[in-house]
Amino acid sequence: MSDRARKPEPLETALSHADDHLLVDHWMPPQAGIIPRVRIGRRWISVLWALPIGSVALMVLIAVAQALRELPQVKAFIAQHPGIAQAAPSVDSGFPWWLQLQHFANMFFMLFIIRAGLQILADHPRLYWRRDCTPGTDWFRFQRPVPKGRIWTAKDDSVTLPTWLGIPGLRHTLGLARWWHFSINLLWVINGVLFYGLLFATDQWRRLVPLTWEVFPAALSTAIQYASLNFPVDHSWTRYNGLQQLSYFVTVFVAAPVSIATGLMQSPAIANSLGWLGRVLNRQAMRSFHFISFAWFVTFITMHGVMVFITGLRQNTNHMFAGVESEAWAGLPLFLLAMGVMAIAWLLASPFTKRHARLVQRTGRFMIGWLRTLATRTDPRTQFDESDISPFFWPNGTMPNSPAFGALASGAFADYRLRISGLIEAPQELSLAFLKAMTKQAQITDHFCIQGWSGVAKWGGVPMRDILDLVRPLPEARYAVFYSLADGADGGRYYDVHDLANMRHHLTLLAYEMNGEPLNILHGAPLRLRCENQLGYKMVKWIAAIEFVESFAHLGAGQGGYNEDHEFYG
Ligand SMILES: Nc1nc2c(c(=O)[nH]1)N[C@H]1C(S)=C(S)[C@@H](COP(=O)(O)O)O[C@H]1N2
Ligand SMILES: [Mo]
Repeated sequence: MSDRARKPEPLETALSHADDHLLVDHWMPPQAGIIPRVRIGRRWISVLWALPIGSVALMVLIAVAQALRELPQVKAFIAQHPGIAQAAPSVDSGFPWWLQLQHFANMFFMLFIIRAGLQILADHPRLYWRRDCTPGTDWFRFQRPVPKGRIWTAKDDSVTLPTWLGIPGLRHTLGLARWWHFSINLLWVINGVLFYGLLFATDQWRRLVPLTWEVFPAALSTAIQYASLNFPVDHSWTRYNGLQQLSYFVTVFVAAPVSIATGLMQSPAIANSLGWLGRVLNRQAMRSFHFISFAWFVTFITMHGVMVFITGLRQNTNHMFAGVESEAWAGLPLFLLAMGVMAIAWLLASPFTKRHARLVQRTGRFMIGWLRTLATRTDPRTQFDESDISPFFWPNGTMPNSPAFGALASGAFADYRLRISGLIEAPQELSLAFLKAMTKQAQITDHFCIQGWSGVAKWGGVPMRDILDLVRPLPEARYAVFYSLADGADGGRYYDVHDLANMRHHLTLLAYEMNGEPLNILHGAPLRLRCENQLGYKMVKWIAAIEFVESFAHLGAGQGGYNEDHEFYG
């Protein structure tokens, strides 16, 4: 190895260390969102309207149901379909211990999943159906309209959630929230798979799976009975009534799988390698469905909780927390204990996450890092047509503001040199003209920002694999470090690390063109990275230098990138 190759990239010293705690007064200043709104046509309606409308609707519903029950036909209908489908098989094993345990685990995991999920949503507090995220095309938001006539980045758009609601509740903390969301998701999925297995290994599935069409009239009958406030007789020990069966079935066998699938489809590595399927099931539609299934869960949990209380608290808690069918008060103390554990976990989650941010990141990486590694083994190949190019592409990140950058930009980057150094045979300093003279590749791809927005653009530039051929990495080179000309939000130079396998993907590009025009400064001129199985933050803009290294532990805070160091991403 030559001495020149061993010399560290000078920008290594421009990297900053980062704290292992989340320092609240160093963090992005808070920004309040607004009451969530839903767009109907051109009007934005506050979800608070659901309260008066819902209350009135509930009263009308009760009055109508009570009136209905006076009718002889309805009486006959209810007599014929008292609530439980006659043909439904019954469960003989009551509520076994594993079911009680899994029910608690599920409830406990859901607490973290929901809160962390909301935190992630608050980083781009808008939902769309179309892939392009053009302002004004959102159908749901808890943020004001996108300001016009100024640069408004996706980070500017993020809002603060209360610490009791989000985890950890500060603005733009989705890095940490994602560790919670994904790690606990893994536990939740394991719990769910065991649950499915045990359901069908025993007779417990009979309570949940409707086997006869009679479930529909039975559900209608139970709905009328509940709504009239004259509840049907409960036989949960052996069989659920039609309404219970349908709602539990949808929750367990529809909402849960939909949540998992729509969650996975938001990953660039997965979606960009699925070809036409990834194109049809676009990321924003997946986000929207993910949110709708979340809304189902919240509605279910609320109704379920209310019903536990009002349809016989003693019996219900005896079933699910003590596994007995008796007059004793066996289940209630255990139920209260479970609620206490939940309350403590609820209170501790945000303060713990702030204090031990790096630990949360490390634990998360340990738990689900393998899944990410697996996902980035995929070959991103989904490409789009010119007609798919988004009319709007959110800008993001911290702009370069140094005089040196200003000087380069005012000279149209004629003096710009891309430095390539480290563990390579042939270090380089390449001008933009040289890069443009190399073989050019164009690709139309979907960009996935970690915050949640996406956008399709056509990128033109030099394939990274040609750069690799030019510089010839040494066998010990494992990673490529991209240094920016711009600093990150918290000071210190922006950088990111990629493994070499990713650099050889045919869609990994040093882009100098966007949508057929020279890349503008907002989007990363003179040069930005495109790496289509990664999230946006890995694609360094305003690239200053590339260094090939064996390990990145000595760079910055050693986490493999600016956002990994400072915002606990991964
Ligand atoms: N130097 C630098 N590069 C950066 C960022 C940044 O803050 N600084 N932000 C990243 C993030 S989070 C995203 S989503 C993309 C955004 O690229 P765009 O502005 O072209 O949309 O750039 C990435 N590259
Ligand atoms: Mo991003």
